[in-house]
Amino acid sequence: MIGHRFMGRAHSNAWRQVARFFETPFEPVLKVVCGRDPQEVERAANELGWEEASVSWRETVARPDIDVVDVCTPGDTHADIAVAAALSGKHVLCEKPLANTVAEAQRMLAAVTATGVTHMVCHNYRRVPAVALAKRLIEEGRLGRLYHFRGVYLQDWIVDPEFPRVWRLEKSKAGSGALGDIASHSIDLARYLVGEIEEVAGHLETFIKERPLPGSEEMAPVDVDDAVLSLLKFEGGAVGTIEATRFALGRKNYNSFEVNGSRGSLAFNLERMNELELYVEEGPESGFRTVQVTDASHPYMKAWWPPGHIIGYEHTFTHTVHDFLLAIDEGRIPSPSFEDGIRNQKVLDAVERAAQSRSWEKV
Ligand code: SOE
Repeated sequence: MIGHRFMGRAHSNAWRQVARFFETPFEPVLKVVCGRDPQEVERAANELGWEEASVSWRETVARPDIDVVDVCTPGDTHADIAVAAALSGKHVLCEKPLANTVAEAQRMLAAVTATGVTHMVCHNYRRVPAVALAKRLIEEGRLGRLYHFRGVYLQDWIVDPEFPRVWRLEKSKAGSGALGDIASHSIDLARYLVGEIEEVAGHLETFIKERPLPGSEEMAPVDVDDAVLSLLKFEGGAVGTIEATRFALGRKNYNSFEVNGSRGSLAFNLERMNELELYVEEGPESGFRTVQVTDASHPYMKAWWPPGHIIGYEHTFTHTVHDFLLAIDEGRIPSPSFEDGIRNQKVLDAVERAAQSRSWEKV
């Protein structure tokens, strides 16, 4: 695993838990965790359960005793690490967004395709049981013809102007701001639930234009978006909106969406992760109802607890690595793959172009 901060902790937990709760074809061995600072990565190895710590990801991905590389770094290093890993014949799981540009993402897909390794982007929210149930209901036709996707992903962690200019606020590291960091999740969910996106319009806004560097008084420019507003047209005729911001005070990780169809609607909010709001026409008693998605018959839930014993954010990473291991064993490409990663990247790119041109742009 390359990287050991927030995503590194979530992925390490998933690699440790997956074979304890799921039938898995392999028993993951947490071999080497890589980081930049020797002391920090040594501490991460001990805390997160890795056998070794290294400050050289290049040496690590080339090791013959490594089978899988898990990329948990900021977006500016995804391409170099994933390409090197693929060329060393390693299967690659990469955090979202796949890369910081379409060109980088295409380089990554070319490398994994050329070497035949299994590849996956960690859009963990597809593997929330309620979201997987939403997908099942849509596929069964329970919503009928789809008209709308409405994605609203709200956070509030940088409302304070004194919050430092961390890597997520630096274009050279993160590629973009709320757009690539959280709207990328909404874009992936829109494509997963409704279908491919043909055309977008968009607006990017940066409210606080400069911030203090971490641990310093020195100010530095913020060259990424604080908020993104976008309009979507889907290939199948549905239309949509995606709004993502880090300035919605009081919303902590409010990853929500609503889908409206000819026979029904469904709505989800990650802050109420075990619930799915469902509306299907049932005569005069029709109304939105709250489905608690914790039955054994619901996606992934039979691995955990009896109905009503809810699960959390970290379980979605365990579900993701489980499906990744199954794909490796069966020699097939899981979804979302790097192909999905590129399709998501092209939507991110189209929204940036639309914000520049102030007109609709084709994906
Ligand atoms: C910060 O916005 C963040 O950690 C994102 O980077 C993750 O992708 C999201 O799942 C939670 O919020």
